[in-house]
Amino acid sequence: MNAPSNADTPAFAVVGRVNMGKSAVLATLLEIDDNEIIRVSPTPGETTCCQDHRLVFGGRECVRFIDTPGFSRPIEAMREIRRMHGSGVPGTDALRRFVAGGGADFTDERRLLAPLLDGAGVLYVVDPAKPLRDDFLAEMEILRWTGRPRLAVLNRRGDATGDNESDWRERLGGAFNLVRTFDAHRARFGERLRLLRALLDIEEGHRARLEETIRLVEDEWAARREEAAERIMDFLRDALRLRVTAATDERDGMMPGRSERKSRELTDRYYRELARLELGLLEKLLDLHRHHLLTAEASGAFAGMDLRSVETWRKWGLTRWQIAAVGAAAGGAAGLAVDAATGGVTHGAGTVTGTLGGGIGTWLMGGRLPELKMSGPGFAWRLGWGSGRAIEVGPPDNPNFPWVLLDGVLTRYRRMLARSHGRRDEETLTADDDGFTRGFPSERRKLLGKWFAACAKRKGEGDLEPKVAAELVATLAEIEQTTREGG
Ligand SMILES: Nc1nc2c(ncn2[C@@H]2O[C@H](COP(=O)(O)OP(=O)(O)OP(=O)(O)O)[C@@H](O)[C@H]2O)c(=O)[nH]1
Ligand SMILES: [Mg+2]
Repeated sequence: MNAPSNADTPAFAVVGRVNMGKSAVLATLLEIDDNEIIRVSPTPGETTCCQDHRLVFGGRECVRFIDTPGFSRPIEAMREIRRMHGSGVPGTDALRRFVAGGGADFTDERRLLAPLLDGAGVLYVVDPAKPLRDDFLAEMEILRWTGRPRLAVLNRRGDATGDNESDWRERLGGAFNLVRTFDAHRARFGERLRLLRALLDIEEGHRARLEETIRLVEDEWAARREEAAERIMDFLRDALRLRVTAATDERDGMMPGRSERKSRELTDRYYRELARLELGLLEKLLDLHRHHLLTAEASGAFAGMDLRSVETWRKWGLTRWQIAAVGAAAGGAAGLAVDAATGGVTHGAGTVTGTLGGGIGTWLMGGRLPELKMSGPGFAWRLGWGSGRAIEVGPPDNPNFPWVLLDGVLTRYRRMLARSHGRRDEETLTADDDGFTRGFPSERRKLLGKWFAACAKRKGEGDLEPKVAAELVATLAEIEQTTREGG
């Protein structure tokens, strides 16, 4: 596996004591959550051979990382290398002899040193909560003898900085070119980028190549953000236009219980369809961010985003005043759901309104629960499928509907960004309580409000889309920022 270093491609070996989180650091850095590719495990000695992981853009290898087995007997190895070298400070000659077989009893140490002798830089991972003992000092000493550029990574586990961290910093500061912290279970894009930049700082010889790599990583991330924005727009457009219909017959009109049951079934179907659309979006976003262990709820229930729950309508979406302002800007768009559901045709007295829940709580817009508008029996469906009669359920008749949908998606997007690929536990994507739309600048709210109305009416939305896309891209970038700082 340990291919010789291509002179053009910077290579870094991830080294350190067994079970320090070397593989986890690499997995997070490269966004690999697959244990078949990078094995991360509580069992010490999990990585037994060197394994190459290449960062490739456009078919070209930009950086190579080598995951290595950990040091297992560093003090004895240090003595052996010294013995083989004789007096003075051992250099690469002694290390080469050690790796070539002189140190037969030190399989792990020989394996991890080999890539360094082939020209790889050192990415030394330590757990700063551990006391700094002699065996760690021996590791640092051996790494110093390689003469390779060295970056030390304090893989902090959790918030505690621990009493030992200052000892580590002091020692590492003397033996390494640079020391950085990186929490393999929490690092986000920003921290990953900082770690890559640190490699650039220690590896002068490959500066141009590493700078180009960082540019490519940033470009790729920007492209991902654009793709996510586009997908979110597709979802919102589809959701605002979603209709479900059911054929009706004469008996529906005669039997009140029967028509009520039918509308309830149709309402359920509407929400199932909406959930399906939403799940489709979340799966695309998870895929875009290379998550396999973090999954979206596939039950068809609205995990954390039950549009039937009063709570959902309180925590997400705009405030009453914001809705009013957006409504004015969008030319009376507050009634968009009604218009859309009836296709611009006013059904008047025949309109049946399906009320959900009942008597619970107060909704921002004057004590109403979200309602679904239905064009009732006795009205041909507006697309006029045949001559049959049909009832149709469309988007909830509540101007906050698109904003609630958007907040539901954005809060889960934030969760996706916060999940690191070095973890190996499975997690279901949940939504947070606080949304984003209320904090939008008013211009953004106005623009989105107009676009929502245009989508629902199927008129004029295309003209607004370049601007809407730009605003959503900006929104996602802001979420990245808050996710990075806020944890
Ligand atoms: N909480 C927390 N746990 C971590 C972190 N990094 C690694 N771990 C855990 O520590 C254990 C060891 O992680 P690995 O990445 O497999 O360690 P390693 O150094 O590659 O181990 P070997 O290959 O056996 O030498 C795993 O159970 C990880 O989940 C971290 O940043 N935070
Ligand atoms: Mg490992």
